[in-house]
Amino acid sequence: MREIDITKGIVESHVKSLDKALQSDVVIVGAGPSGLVAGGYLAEKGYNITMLEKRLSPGGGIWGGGMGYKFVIIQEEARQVLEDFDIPFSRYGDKYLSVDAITFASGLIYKASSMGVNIFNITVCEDLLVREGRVAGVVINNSLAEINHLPVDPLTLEAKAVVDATGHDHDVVRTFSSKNDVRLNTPTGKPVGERSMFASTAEDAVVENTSEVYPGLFVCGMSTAAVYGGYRMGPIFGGMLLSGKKLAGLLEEACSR
Ligand code: 48F
Repeated sequence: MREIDITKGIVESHVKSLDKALQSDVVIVGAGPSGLVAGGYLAEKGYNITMLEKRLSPGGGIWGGGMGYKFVIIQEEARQVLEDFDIPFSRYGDKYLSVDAITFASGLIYKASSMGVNIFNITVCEDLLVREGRVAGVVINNSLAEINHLPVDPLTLEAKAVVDATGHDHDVVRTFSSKNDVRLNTPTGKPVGERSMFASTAEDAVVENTSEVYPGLFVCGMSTAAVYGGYRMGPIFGGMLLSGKKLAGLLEEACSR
């Protein structure tokens, strides 16, 4: 056994993965539930899907359940997505399913990556690549450079479509809107801002507002609330799963344009 062979194995495998990501069909920023579901469905159909996650662990806001109590609740309407991703659940009353947050997060990550989603952790999307009035890719960096405020220049990936799946932060849309004189497809032309808790309205709006907010730039999951002015909903996750599923359909159409 030689250490240099281990290193070579890691370097060569990583470069192969990165090379595949250079010209993706779709780059999804954020590995929370909505992004993982969208990515999984698309990768399974053969699309080249790259996912960027700035933290060490993908899974986003799933891990903490509700206030650290390790279960989340999912509406019956989203049962099919749980089944498609092989996530075990228990019935809770007539309308809900209860899912162990640890099983849910790890199961979605495992299933999405085994469906073919190329996930890069410790990788932040710090800006977008823009060409002739449309989003054409992402500008990425190692999260450690961002955390430590190091002046490290980024790299770029091209994509037919980019998704802001960054949750409450709506990091991609926020940065894009603040750096460019652009009008988003929202009532104000800018991100509207998230409202307080109102679960039923919030859940419907997340799915409804899953859309293309600017040519080549899509939003799903909780970032739709910040971008379109929706309410928050707390630890009920059906809307996130159904948003991811809807987005997969929209992106299939966008990739074939
Ligand atoms: O927040 P998150 O889980 O996104 P989601 O799919 O789901 C929301 C729910 O978890 C929860 C809810 C509402 O009450 O139901 O909040 O909308 O995951 C977003 C992921 O994006 C990563 C972040 O670390 C998280 O894992 N992220 C954020 N900004 C960036 C990023 C960025 N600029 N680059 C890469 N990753």
